[in-house]
Amino acid sequence: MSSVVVLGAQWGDEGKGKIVDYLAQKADAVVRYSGGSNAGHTVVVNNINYKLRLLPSGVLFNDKTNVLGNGVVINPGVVLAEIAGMKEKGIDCSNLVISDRAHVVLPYHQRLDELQEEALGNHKIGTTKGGIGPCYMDKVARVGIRICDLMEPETFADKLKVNLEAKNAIITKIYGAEPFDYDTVLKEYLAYAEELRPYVADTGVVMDELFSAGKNVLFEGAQATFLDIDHGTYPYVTSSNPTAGNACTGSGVGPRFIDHVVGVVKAYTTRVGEGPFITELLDTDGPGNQIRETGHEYGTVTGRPRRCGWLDAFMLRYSARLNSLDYLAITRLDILDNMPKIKMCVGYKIGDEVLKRIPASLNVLAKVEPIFEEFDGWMTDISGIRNYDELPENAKKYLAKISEVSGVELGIISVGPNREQTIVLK
Ligand code: 2SA
Ligand code: GDP
Ligand code: MG
Repeated sequence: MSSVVVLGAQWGDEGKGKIVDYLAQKADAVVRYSGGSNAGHTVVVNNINYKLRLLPSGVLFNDKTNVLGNGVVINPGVVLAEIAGMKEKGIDCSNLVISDRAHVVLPYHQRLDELQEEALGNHKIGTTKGGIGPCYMDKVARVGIRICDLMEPETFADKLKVNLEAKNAIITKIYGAEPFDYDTVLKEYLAYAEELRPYVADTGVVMDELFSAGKNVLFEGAQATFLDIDHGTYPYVTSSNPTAGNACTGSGVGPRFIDHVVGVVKAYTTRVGEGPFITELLDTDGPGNQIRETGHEYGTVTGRPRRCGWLDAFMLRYSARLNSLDYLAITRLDILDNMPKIKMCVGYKIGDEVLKRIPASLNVLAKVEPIFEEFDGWMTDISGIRNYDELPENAKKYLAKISEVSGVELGIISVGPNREQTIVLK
């Protein structure tokens, strides 16, 4: 298996948690390299639903190293609550390591996220309001507070003072909202610091030790390719790089250590938040609604209804190129079991012009129409199937088309949320 990056090839919630958990059975370590508590990765083991936000999906195995890399932004309260929740379920998180270079999400980040969204009005991004964007803003502006700073009480106290003054000025003068009290935040975070201390390490060194010992390492992507700050549907994106290249930068390893990249693809498309969605179904009693209700397509953390649409296989081609995808893990095929007709977008057009690429300009993208192909559904329950050959012919035709249009081989087909509801082709 060696080292494998598992990432979302669409707009998130493809089932990365499920696929990482499945592949983690043969891995020694699971590494998060981007995003923060905005992620909601669901893993179902023995019919127990685990909703993970910051913890890597490998925590469900007590024997794997779980790394939160330097590219992740850490909300201490969230990660500590997750650890406590896991302990209650008998899951020991002692193999968790948190990068001393990761940035810390503070209460003013969360407040600014809310205030910025409110101020944007109709142009809002539709963020998870977890302070992720403002935290990455501080990182890039070089005023951020890192986990290593939090580990030094005096350094933290100084940096917090400077930051809080600047942020309180924005919060009060620009937004007319209530300021934060320095002593309250300081006390809260110094308490977190002591709880976090046992987990903090130079995770670049941990990665080096894993690779030197020939261990199998899984990189767990969060958010997805089209939410990437560089390659996604900007500005309707997250503030980090979920794409494969950042598995290296966000964890502190060189590109030669990556052996394979797996793109996780939902058998249809969903998106939460605002922004373009070429294959979106806007009906309230048609296939879009059927997908949302059959698939319980609501945000894992926020509970927001997800926008639903047909599979955009043209997007996947782009995703394959950006991430060097070796194979696809198609999830939630079972959600389409009762669809008499299924459509797939195999290309984009504007008027009569067939596009060769996805336009960067949102104005141009707004003129794009999907080129659909229609498939007959299989109208049968596939959730018990464990062997590719036993899938209905219509399901195989649909899957073959995904592979053809994306230009990527199929590796895994998932037919249910449980670990064992998995068909492996490679
Ligand atoms: P943010 O909060 O700054 O990262 O939001 C920016 C955009 O990124 C989208 N985003 C997500 N999209 C899907 N799923 C996400 N995780 C949770 C889940 C979300 C939830 O698994 O369901 O619980 O609602 C996630 N995180 C960020 C977001 O919708 C914005 O479009
Ligand atoms: P992630 O953010 O990519 O990890 O995905 P989420 O956990 O936010 O959403 C995916 C949802 O689909 C979760 O509830 C999973 O348990 C579930 N899931 C994953 N694979 C399958 C599958 O093949 N079939 C069904 N029915 N559910 C699945
Ligand atoms: Mg999710």
